[in-house]
Amino acid sequence: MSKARIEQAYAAAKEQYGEIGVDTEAVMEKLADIPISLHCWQGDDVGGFETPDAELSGGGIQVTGNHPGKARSVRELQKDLEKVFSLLPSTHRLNLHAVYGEFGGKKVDRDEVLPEHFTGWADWAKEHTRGLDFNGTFFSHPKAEDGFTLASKDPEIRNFWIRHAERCRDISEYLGKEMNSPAIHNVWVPDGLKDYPADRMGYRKILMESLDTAFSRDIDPEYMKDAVETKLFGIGSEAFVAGSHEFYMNYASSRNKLVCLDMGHFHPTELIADKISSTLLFQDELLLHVSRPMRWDSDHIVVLNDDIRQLTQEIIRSGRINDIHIGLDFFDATLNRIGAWVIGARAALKGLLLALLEPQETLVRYEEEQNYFGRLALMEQLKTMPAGAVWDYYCLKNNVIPEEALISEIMNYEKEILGERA
Ligand code: RNT
Ligand code: ZN
Repeated sequence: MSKARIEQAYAAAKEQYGEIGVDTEAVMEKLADIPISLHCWQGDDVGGFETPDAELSGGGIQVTGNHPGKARSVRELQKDLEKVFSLLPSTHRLNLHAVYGEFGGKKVDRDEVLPEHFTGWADWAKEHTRGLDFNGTFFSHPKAEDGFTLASKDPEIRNFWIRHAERCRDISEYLGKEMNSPAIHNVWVPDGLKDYPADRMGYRKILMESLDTAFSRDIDPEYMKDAVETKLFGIGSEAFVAGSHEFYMNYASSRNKLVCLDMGHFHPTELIADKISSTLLFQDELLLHVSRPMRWDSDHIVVLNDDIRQLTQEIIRSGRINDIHIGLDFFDATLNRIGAWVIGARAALKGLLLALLEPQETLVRYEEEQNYFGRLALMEQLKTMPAGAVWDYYCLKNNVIPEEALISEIMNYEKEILGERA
């Protein structure tokens, strides 16, 4: 599609949205202000770079597929991320995991990771992102093999993971300082049991105490903020997960931490969209893991489906966009990994755009007047309005290619760059 056609379509769309009271120019400005935290782990199947052939294991999370061309080094991953960022309008953040440090070929155990292993990332990120976020890696490690880390009854095991969490907070503080933007430090532990537990209380008490110890050093929230990620069940932890939703909701509100809501961590029909208002009435901030569960926490690539639409609507309608940290969390190795990243991130942005294009005041007014027909009719009308024309124009304005050019762009990258990695 030519530039002129995109501009023409946009001019018509702008008028049409104007008629229902939506200012598309203001919408695009707001959208440009919303950063998405891109997860580094889509680029290499959650492997990381601790050893040359590091692979995901344990924790009940799984990557399927062996599409060629996965990043084998930090530099390759950065190159892929540069490509991804070049295909996303506006500037975004990057979300790192502890196993993605630059360890210089040395064996650095999880309780020995240091800011110095991430100086290269910080230097790189200053040029390509508006901030860095961080995660401890409490899986793919011999000390996580029996299914417990911070909630382990073995003091040696849990102290090892407490030290890991402490190191991760140091690194997050460093990254926040370097980037001049607080790093969100997220803790997700897989701890749980396959079959009926006999001591729920015991494990949860240990988890609470381990977290308290790990978080005991006060760190300036200008540099970093802790988040804790809830989960209902995982593979191998079907009967019991120590860090359940209620556990972390209460933990977060009593310790002034952020809670992290992952779309795949609830009952299959339970939407986190509904949890945003309930959480933010009682807490200052919130972290989201935007994912696409299919029948279970399968971490499919995010697409613009109803779940994403409801989520982004609630993000915008809550009026608390500045308090909501949006992170992506999916991994699929059955197709081009750069393509996967781009599709998922652009779907999240398109969802936000659609939500911003709603005439919220009118919808609320209909609702207050109990004109539920009017509310429903307007919601239906919105579905066929020319949001695509606004999206294309927004991409154009940001010097990013439109949807239709994505396939050939990604295929070229596959041929020229990923082909070399065979
Ligand atoms: C696992 C959690 C967690 C991980 C990442 C890799 O169920 O969702 O966020 O996906 O840390
Ligand atoms: Zn997650």
